[in-house]
Amino acid sequence: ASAKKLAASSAVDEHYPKSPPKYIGIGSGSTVVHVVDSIAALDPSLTASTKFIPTGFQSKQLLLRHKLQILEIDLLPPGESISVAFDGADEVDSQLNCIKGGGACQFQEKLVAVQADKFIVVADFRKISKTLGTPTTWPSGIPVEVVPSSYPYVTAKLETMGATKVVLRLGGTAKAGPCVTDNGNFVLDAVFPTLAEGEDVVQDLAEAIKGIVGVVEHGLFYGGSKGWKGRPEMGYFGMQD
Ligand code: DER
Repeated sequence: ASAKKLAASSAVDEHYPKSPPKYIGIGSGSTVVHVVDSIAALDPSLTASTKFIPTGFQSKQLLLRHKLQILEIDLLPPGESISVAFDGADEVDSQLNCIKGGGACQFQEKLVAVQADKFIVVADFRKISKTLGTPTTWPSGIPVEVVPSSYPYVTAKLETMGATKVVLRLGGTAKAGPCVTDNGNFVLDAVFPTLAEGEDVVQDLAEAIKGIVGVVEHGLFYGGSKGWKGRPEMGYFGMQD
């Protein structure tokens, strides 16, 4: 937790705006807990007038616990953008391509990220991987959120696209049957043997997955010049080994 905590506090020190922002995005997962702790510890003049936009139930509860003002993403006024969205990741390569979705919130996270001027991914050294999606570093592959009735069809399509393993994410001991996202959908975890470094490969795969009927969103967030919003400002904080 200390690596996460240190990465989170340095990300907030570096990227939380120096004058009070109107909107800040808050992602999901355990590292983001430390991000919100750091934000809550800032001078109140920097947070009191800010509306924080959650990316799911856990993110919302986190903000409520710190008594920070919440705004649902669909209430962001037209033409407004989020100054900075802070989030975690499950894997990051050297070009800031990420696999996200370990918490099954990747749709809301991407919806907030694409409306942010800056997207800061906070990930400790354990998330750095040379090649995204290799089964050794990421046992369950790329999380793909799908409309429940489409999961058999999407599974087959992912396999024809080269996925060597596609698993319907189950609720585990907490729930009989599949994990259901905040949006009422299922998650397929698709292992693609090797996503060579480089945004073209990642981008091509991301676009191919998104093109399958039934796919709502996937956990490939690619940065670099051709990033999913063509913005290179994906920051990355991690502790070197
Ligand atoms: O689902 C996600 O992408 C989350 O950001 C999450 O998986 C990040 O992982 P963490 O809990 O190790 O921060």
